[in-house]
Amino acid sequence: MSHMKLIKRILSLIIFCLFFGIRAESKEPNIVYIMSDELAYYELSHMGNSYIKTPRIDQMVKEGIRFTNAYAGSPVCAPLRCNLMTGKHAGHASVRANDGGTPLREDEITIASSLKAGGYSTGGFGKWGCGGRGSTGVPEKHGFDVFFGYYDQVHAHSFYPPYLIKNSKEVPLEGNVGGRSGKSYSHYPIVEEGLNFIRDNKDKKFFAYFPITPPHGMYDIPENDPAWRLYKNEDWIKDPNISQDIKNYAAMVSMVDYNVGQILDLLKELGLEKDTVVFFTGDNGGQDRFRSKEHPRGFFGPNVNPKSGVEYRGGKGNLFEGGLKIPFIVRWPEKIESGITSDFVFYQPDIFPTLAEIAGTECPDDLDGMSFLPTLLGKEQENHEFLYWEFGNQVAVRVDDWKAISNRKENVWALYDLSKDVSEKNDVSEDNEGILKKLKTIAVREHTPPRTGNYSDRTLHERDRWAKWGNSNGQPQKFRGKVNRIKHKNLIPAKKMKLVSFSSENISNRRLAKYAIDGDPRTIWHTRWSDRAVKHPHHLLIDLGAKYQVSGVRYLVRQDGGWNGAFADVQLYVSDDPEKFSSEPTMTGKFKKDKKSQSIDFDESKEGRYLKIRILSEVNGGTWASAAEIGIIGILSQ
Ligand SMILES: [Ca+2]
Ligand SMILES: [Ca+2]
Repeated sequence: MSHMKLIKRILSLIIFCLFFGIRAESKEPNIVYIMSDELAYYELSHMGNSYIKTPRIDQMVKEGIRFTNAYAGSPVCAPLRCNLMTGKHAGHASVRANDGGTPLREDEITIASSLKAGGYSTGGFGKWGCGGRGSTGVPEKHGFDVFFGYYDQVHAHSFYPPYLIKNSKEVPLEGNVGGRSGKSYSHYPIVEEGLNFIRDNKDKKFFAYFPITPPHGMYDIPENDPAWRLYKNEDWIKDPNISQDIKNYAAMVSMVDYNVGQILDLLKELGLEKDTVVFFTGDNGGQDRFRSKEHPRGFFGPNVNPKSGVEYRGGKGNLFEGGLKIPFIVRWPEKIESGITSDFVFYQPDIFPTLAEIAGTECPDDLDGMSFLPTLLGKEQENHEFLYWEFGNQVAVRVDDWKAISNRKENVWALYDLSKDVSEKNDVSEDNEGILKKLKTIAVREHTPPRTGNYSDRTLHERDRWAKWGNSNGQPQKFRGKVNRIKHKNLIPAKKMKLVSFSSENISNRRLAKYAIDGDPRTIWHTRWSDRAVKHPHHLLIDLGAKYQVSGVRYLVRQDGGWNGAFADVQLYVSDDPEKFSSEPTMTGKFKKDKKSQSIDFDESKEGRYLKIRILSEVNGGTWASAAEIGIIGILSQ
């Protein structure tokens, strides 16, 4: 080998080593994104909450950056998951309804599809909410190698469903029939699957998305969960006057804290601490749960600063600060300075471009979000020109410290100066017409009609929603509290009556039409609201089993807390032929907002075997009809 050749060889070897050396050095980091469902801004112990204990998250705050102005993209579960995954704000997002069934479109690019294209292994563990089984929105069509947990939000209400879902396939959970108790607590296998995903991908780069469901209700946690250890010396936990749901809620938050610890410990064990950016956050703003006279803003004060007493107005479901403010913490050792707080204003649509920049992957040009990686790294950061929200008829815009908020129905705008008025108490629109005008212009410009995905078949999606209560042939959903009953000596027995037809029923939560006449005030009929709501007029057609002299109708509204569907105006028809009813009703009447049995008595009795009840309006002006029981008063014809 000539001298020159040898030098060339050595040089190329050096270049080769440098190249691979640099590549190894500059491997993009792993990303872990933990999002707790419903966990509120002030429900963490480092924020001063005096009940809830979150030692691992508090430690994470000391090791990373905490944000004081992180916002949800929408104030409820499904829409915000779409904002997060697609980088679109609520005026451009495909999923805007919170019905749990609206899917992403097939053509939508998500964080996961971007990262996957960039060579990441992608896993999701928890609640998806951007499209049920059989739809264009399922996670495995949107970049996830694996997604394990719940696709549908109603399914996710139970921690004891008969099965979970992995890439659209059912994974049975032993000993469960839905509802609030069972043998397999669903959250454990979900977290376990996520930890295993991290282990399996330790030598690759990975994106582990943990949209975990606690502390969202139902408020169930096993008695032997390690989280309880933190509370064993707490007097309030022993107080029999405090409900178990409240205690469970605190323990569920601490369980989330424990999970954060498990993930961080695993990263350390695998030597991945410095190579992994870990996000911890909530999903929407806090709900004032467990309200009482003593705790008017909820037992844990999710929207009340425990140190200063300053409140955020509103909560989950609306666009005041209470509905949108979320906890947000990021840890990335040696990259993010430890123990810092940032008041940078951002929202969930910014997560996609931020993660894409961290991962060095492509994201679409038309995103509403922008990367805040510079802030994470302590660099110069440009601010949002504006933030935009909408949900139902509500709309809000923030520019600098100005926030304008309106309801499209009333079209009355309020303007708040958040630099002085974080509680949004003082409407300053009159003194700042120019500013309000500017924000209103943004609101009009940013709203476009939603273009959703679709379903090829809804059967499995409906099955998943039913699974909250067990398998698809299970029992009706029953109200457990005290109930009123219909009493009358001439009440036609429920056993004799049969339903001939009805306008609609809501299958997903088993509010079936037959429950209006089953003689059980704990079961409910509700007209269809999931997937596509059906409007008035609603009706039930009842076969009385024989000819009666019908003299009146009794009505029992649903006996739980809700008034949705309580009848107002009704028309009653009696006939001998289920196909033929006179054009004029036998009787008309109006019911009130009253949980007791209500009556409409006929001026004179009318003979017939069939009774049709037509419902024209609802006590709250809504579009539904519901009933715990309908009773019919009559004497058997001779
Ligand atoms: Ca939520
Ligand atoms: Ca009933």
